[in-house]
Amino acid sequence: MGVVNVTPDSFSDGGKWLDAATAIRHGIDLAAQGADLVDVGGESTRPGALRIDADEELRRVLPVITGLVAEGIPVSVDTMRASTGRQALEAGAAIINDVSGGRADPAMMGLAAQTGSPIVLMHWREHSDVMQKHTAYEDLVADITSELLQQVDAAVAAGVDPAQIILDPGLGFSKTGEQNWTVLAHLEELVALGPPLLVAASRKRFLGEVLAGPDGRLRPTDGRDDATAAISTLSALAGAWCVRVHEPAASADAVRVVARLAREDRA
Ligand code: PMM
Repeated sequence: MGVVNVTPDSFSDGGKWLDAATAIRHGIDLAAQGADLVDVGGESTRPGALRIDADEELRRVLPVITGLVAEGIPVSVDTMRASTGRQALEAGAAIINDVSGGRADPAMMGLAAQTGSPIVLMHWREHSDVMQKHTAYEDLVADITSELLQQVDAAVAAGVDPAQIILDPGLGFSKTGEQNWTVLAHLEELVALGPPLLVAASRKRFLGEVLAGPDGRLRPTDGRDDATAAISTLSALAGAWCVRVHEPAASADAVRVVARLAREDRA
């Protein structure tokens, strides 16, 4: 999954694809690099971000989704709002990617149920302005698992077909850098829950920390793509279904390598 953030303020690529034509060209480029899916979002969820209104979100994402769909590119819409999700699906989006996992908008589960759309349910506790105040866990992986399963139960109770649910541990969302590594060390347990697993580590701060220079300065976001590809390899080896990345070329190669290796008999 390649990322197109149609936002002025995303931490990784904010402002680069704010104009619809540029964003569409970028999405086409991501598909050419090997992305099977392009994720289009209009609302930044970086730590501390404030929400934008629904009209502005729609104004940003809809022309881009329409343009990419016209090119025959499969698109997911990265939104926490059912109203945006509905219009995106009507414009041809194939998947709802809700970072709140249905917790931000009570109408989201109903939309997925009614339309039959696949939906990504990400582990999420609170909106971005306060999410880093909610990083207390008794047992990190057990708590993430049970909170994700609550989201699955809510979706199924609303009529969502369990076969359309995709899970995501939500790296960086109500998680410290250390906690992200613990999650990555336990991906196989999350894969074993059953639904397809999406992993989105791309360019996140915890990669900047592990790649920090001798002076302690974080590696800048545009220097984190090789580490992102390494995480894609680890995710694929753990059995993840999808990785969400800003530069798909290396990750697309990585997952092909892992897929080839998986065909070998290791006995
Ligand atoms: N992270 C971001 C945005 N959307 N979607 C899913 N499913 N999982 C994530 O972890 C996720 C997401 C924030 O990163 P960005 O600003 O680079 O897009």
